[in-house]
Amino acid sequence: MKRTGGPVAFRRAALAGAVLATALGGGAILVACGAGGQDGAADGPARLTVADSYIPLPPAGGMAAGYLTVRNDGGRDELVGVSSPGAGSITMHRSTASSMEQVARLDVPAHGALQLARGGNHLMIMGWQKAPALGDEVELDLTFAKAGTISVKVPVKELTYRPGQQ
Ligand SMILES: [Cu+2]
Repeated sequence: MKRTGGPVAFRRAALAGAVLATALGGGAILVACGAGGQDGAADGPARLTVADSYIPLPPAGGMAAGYLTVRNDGGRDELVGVSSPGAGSITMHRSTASSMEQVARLDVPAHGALQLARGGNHLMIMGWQKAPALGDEVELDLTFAKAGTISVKVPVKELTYRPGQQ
């Protein structure tokens, strides 16, 4: 049984879940999403590359957002964790129409891309070892369910920065 129309189903589940769940109730949503993905022996190993990563300079070393694109030339995978030697806490957030919620995994579709971008899914980075400055590069260690951990150096950019292509 193949999972078709995955992203739509995923979003619907998330919205339904958001009505029922508090911010801390994200786990219930994730159980549903995870269950939907168990049938995917179909498409072989993920082949991932990370592009367009940046962190807008946070005020006074405070909470920062992180954005990047994970391209996938292979089978479906999931981003299941992000950490950094330079920050104590990095969480993954999904934005809905009116708010955002923390999630434990984000889908990386087969032959597609996971986009973390302004107004959508993003990382939230807290607990800096030292306040980041413009031009710094922050190591992020992205852990995927199938592909393992990929480390990237993410530049700190001005608050108004946007990547060239969109
Ligand atoms: Cu957030």
